[in-house]
Amino acid sequence: MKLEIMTGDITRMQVDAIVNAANTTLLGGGGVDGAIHAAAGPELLAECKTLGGCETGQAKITKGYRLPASYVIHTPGPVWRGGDYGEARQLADCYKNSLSLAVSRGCETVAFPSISTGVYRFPLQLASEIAVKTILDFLKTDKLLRRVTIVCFDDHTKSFYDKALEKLK
Ligand code: AR6
Repeated sequence: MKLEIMTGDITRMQVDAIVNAANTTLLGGGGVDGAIHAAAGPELLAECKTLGGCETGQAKITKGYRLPASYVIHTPGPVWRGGDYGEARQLADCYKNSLSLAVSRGCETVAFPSISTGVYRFPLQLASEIAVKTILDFLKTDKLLRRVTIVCFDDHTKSFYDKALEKLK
């Protein structure tokens, strides 16, 4: 099984790329975005300022600077607005586009946070099922990735991803 779910701090992950649950400005924020910028150092924000933002569901890549990870892939997740505004498809796009970008840069190990389930209030059960299904589908045809890790910040969040994996594997 190449997909692994754990509890932890994504800024500590020794992987080729970590994914940032960003916003469309790519200029930093709170939550996991704030933690990644704090750990990477000011050079990360300087590079992000050159990128011209990013649309919801798309992804852009920078170096990892002071992080153990070589790269950061920034993807703005959807804000949950009740489910009738394409949120599910946009969240799937975040995972798919981040993995495509990682592979295009030769990454073999990638770590994701639980995109959109914090400040953006996407329901955890639906978000975890979309994340796990999209990653498993990608892994079915990909040959480069050795490991994809979903790094949950707390055990409550992890329990939803564990259940989704049990259901979908
Ligand atoms: N490692 C792993 N997960 C973390 C960490 C960490 N160090 N810190 C927080 N989380 P959120 P969103 C978890 O709100 O909902 C920002 O301001 C957190 O517990 O960070 O996509 C951006 O700039 C939660 O489970 O992201 C955007 O404006 C998950 O990461 C907005 O928040 C996502 O919560 C994006 O909101």
